[in-house]
Amino acid sequence: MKYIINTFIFVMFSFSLFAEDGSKLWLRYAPSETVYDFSRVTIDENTPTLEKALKELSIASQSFTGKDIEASKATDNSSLIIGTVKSKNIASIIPAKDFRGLGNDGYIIQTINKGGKQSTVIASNTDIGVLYGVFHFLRLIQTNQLPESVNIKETPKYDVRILNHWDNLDGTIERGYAGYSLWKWNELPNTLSPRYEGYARANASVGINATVLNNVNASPQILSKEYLSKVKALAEIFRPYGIKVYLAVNFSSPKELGGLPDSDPLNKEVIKWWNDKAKEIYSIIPDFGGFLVKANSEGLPGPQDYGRTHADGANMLADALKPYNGIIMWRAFVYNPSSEDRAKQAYLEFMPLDGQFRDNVIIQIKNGPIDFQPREPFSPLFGAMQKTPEMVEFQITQEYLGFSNHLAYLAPLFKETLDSDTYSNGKGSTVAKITDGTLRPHQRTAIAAVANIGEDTNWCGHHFAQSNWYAFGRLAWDHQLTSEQIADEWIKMTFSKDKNFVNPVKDIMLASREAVVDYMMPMGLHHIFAFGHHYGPEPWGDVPNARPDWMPWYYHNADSIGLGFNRTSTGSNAVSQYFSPLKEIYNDPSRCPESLLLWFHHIPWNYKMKNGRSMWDELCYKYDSGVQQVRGFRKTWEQMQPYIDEQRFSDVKSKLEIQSKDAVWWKDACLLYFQTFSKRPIASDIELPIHKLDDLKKIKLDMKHHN
Ligand code: GCW
Repeated sequence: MKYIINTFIFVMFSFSLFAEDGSKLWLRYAPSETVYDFSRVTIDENTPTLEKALKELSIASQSFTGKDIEASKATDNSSLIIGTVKSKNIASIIPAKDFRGLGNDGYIIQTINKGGKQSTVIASNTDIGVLYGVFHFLRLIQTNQLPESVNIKETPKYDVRILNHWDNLDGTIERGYAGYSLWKWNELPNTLSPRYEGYARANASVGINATVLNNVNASPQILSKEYLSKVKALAEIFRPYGIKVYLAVNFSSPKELGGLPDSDPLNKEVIKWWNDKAKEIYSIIPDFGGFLVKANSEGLPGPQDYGRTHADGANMLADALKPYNGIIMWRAFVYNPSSEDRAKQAYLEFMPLDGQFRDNVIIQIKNGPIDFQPREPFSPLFGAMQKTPEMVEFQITQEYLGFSNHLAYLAPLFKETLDSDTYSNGKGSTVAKITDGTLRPHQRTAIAAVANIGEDTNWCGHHFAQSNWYAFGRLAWDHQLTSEQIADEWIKMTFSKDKNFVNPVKDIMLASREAVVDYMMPMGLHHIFAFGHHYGPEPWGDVPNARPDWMPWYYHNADSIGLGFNRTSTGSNAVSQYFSPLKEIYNDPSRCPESLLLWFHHIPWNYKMKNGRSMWDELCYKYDSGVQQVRGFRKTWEQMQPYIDEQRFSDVKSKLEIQSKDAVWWKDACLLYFQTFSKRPIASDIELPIHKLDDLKKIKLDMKHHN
């Protein structure tokens, strides 16, 4: 019997050592031969957040070396001293002036020598800052970046670093590809899944400090007493991790939930309803963050239903939250089926309102003017609204980039937008500098992204999709980090530090987004995916009686002459919404970046590209290059087997097989379809299509969605 038990324990032990299902994300704290000993911790304060910091150190220390930490109040003999500006120990080591400029979230990590003994200090103005410092310290250890002597001072670039969950109250997730929602609304507030804390911890580890729990296509029910008590339960779990809860609200809530005759923002009863609701929310959740609003967009209600403006609507809500320091994130994602180019509409609607918003309103703008395509130019609204705080909304969930089947590392996409120069305040007015307060100080700066998290064991569906959650957090903290640095950190913590693994995998990640652009929508093509679910190609798409601005032909404009959307001064003139010299650059096909050529121009099939090829040939080569790159990723991945666990190796392997097939599908569909207009042969030295256009047109995936 004893023997059997021992064997059983042994099997369990080895299973837990070697089975890797991705549930630990980048917080695996893999055992390591060379680990800085931080087991003797000094701490003379006690808050729930500092307890989490200690817990994290304990988990990490045990995992690295098998040894738990010992915490004590005295500094003697300690290897790590942590605390806030209020701590006596910290005050005796770090002068008060060093805390200036750290804000709420910043931290110091410093090596000190006391009586010939070296220790590390992690200090901050607040306990949350200490927690961030601890996570950073552990990151440095795990990525072999902790030098003999450290002296680090970090502060985040944005105040609010927020995830937007498009989670519905019935447990489904709009555009979610990692299973059902993490939030078990029907179990809350009584049953609390352990994943709630896991979620908060993972976010805190990358500096994310806010979350919108529910879909922007919001149900009024979220503001009911019943749901607010569920929200409160989540907020309490998140609080020690520094995460504030926000809610997406339906503009018609006073009518739908409150039973008022309308939801007109100038109606006194409506104003009172929102004021009362704000009071109720803050009495339950005192640190509630605020509201996110999608109004008069894709059929949702809004102030325009009553002849009012976005400013009227946003200000009414802003006034309701103002006494409690809450903010309104008002989305600029608006467009209607009209004769005006969709790419221009948000700008046309919001520019006249510049200067009319309350100071606790931030306009939340998607990175591009259309909708999270694999590549878009930045939205011309960035920088244009000179008197209104603006924030970027990215999409981490891969609605248009192959769901959770395709490996697409998105840091390069995020950075492309953040680093784009808008020229709004002269050269160097990047989207990052406009939104982070550098060029325009705002009361509060923010950055958002639509989450890719669900209840799948590995949280994100694809193991590599975790890197996009990670990258968003890291860039929201510091948008000057490079995509490469972030990938490097993530790979080392998530998989392995072996350079034979790190380097090739990093190459895959860094090339992956451009590969997706190449096999889906190269050269500025956009919105040519399948109707409804948005998975796979459908450049021919034409649904009878559907809105033209949801149809691929509206965007690609293929005809016998050429391809692309003429947004120049001879076309929709969307270029005019950009500052000089960008508008002139985009207006001129010879100066427009070729990566955006078909976004701004209708280009003849025989147009000569910079490399001498015709536009048609270049299109063929681009699609082919996308396919070849994914084939390369597969080959490289095959070599990675010795370095990581079997489960994650084979999970990624099978996803790459799907991606590789999908890439061919995209290439064949787009080239064969566009060929019906170009009437030119497919470039002879690329892989020829293996499908027939008619067969591809018959593919109908069984996935439901509204547009
Ligand atoms: O990208 C589109 C999506 C919709 C989404 C909308 C939005 C939440 O297809 O599913 O709705 O954008 O951002 O509001």
